Amino acid sequence: MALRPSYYLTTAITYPNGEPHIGHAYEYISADVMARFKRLDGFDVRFLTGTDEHGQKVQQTAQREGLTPYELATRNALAIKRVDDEVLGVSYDRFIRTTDPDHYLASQAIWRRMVEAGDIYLDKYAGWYSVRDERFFADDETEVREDGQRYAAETGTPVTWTEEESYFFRLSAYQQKLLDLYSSHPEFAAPASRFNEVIRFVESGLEDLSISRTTFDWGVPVPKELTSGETDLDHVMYVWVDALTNYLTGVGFPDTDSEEFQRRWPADLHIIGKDISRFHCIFWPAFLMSAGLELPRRVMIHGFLHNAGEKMSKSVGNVVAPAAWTQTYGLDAVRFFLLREFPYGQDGSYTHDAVVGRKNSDLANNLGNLAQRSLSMIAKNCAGAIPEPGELRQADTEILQQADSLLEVSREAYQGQQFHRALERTWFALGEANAYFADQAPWQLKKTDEARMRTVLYVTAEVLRRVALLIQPVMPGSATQLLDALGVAPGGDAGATNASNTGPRAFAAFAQKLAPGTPISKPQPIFPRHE
Ligand code: ME8
Repeated sequence: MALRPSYYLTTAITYPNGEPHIGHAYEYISADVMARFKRLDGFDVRFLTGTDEHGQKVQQTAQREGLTPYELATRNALAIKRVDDEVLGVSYDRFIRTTDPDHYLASQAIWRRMVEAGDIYLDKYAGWYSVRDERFFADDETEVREDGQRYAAETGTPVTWTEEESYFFRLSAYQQKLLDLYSSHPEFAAPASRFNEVIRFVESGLEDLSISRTTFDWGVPVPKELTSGETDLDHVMYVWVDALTNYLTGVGFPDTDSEEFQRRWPADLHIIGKDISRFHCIFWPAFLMSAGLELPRRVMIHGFLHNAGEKMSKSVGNVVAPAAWTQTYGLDAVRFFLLREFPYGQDGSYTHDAVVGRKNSDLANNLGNLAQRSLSMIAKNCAGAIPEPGELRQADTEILQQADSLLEVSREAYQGQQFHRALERTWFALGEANAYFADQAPWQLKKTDEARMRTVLYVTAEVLRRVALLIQPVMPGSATQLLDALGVAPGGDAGATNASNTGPRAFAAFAQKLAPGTPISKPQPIFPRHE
């Protein structure tokens, strides 16, 4: 059997200096939806997520809490993993921690390659550093505010003056190579507005980057044998050097000859938030070019999630824990809301009313009611089995074609991570299906033309089957329930029944049809209203 094509995607790795909030959940869920879509569409997916445990930020939080950095990181990494596993249903393949032993080896190996390329040299760093952003700032990127403190102008975080011996990466040597990458691969990063910001930044000139620290020690050590004796100090890697390298560790680097690495690298997709686009679109490809490794195919930059238009912050007290939401609205409604409400790539905002609105109108009314009404009629009037359709009329073929086109529409939308577009088009088709059901009025046909009633119910069930297949990545639980109710067997063999069989159905099933005579299960409300 031919090997299924590989698809390797990643999320950013979270700093484990606190509990994850709904903004982090937004990223995990969107990556999960992408991973599930690709799996159902026949790809052999590898999905990496995890925690970014080194650096001053984690070290300082640990100090405040009276823990070692590793103790703090472990406690919070487990909390994040629990949210993935138990709250959000994230189907990752590996939860990487940058304190994992294989990650130290990978980080030291990429460092060695950059040394061998002649891109690393020793100097002294003098400038501003924001611990909260784990990022260096030039003088003109900072400002003194009313309180007399100095802040990074772009991110608004406090900066402190830092002067220390440091290794530098010759980022300046990569300006033209990066610009060439951007022009030859316009799909390298998206959305265009954020990609353009990156391009303009690179065009304005790049300075070499400080990539090691000597004034604290919570990081991956730079091996002494790679420092050719010119320093007596102990250097640890700048946290972003090791953090970005996690994407390589996750597929077996430094063993570049391994089957895993050969098959998986380069990554197909890095999903990240808008605050870290420079690290992923500038530093990361430059490191990889220096190390002689292939570049990721795409960086998708999502926007930020705000609470009723306001930035979430601990001091404002408007930070939402993922579990609070899933308990209130249900996991699938939360997943649906986050991907449907605003375009992926743009900032978005949530309010209780907005989530309830989506849940009640899109899920309970448009999808839930149609499923409930048609399945109840089939249960009652067709002996509880998918009816035999008669000859199809124009209205029937039109709605079936609409539903049919959704697979290609969704594929194209997912290719560019335009999740909202796939859902928008699916719900447009559902709107048409509701209109069809109302126009055809099978409850009246029951009295006048039972054969026609059976055709209408068959067509409606068939539209629902296609919709249910395609919404599995977004709402795995409810979509499975709906497919179970329709008697669609796992693995895509629509028609065969086995009540105990339940689970994901591959998109290969799209081309099939419901088999008349297949028993349906007793209709249960799958998309309840929010009361
Ligand atoms: O940046 N809405 O970690 P992090 C949407 N360790 N996304 C948000 C968000 C919000 N309100 N707040 C944060 C780091 N994010 C680094 C990454 S990758 C090699 C290293 C996103 O814990 C943020 O943009 O600060 C990032 O993609 C992810 O959550 C982790 O953020």
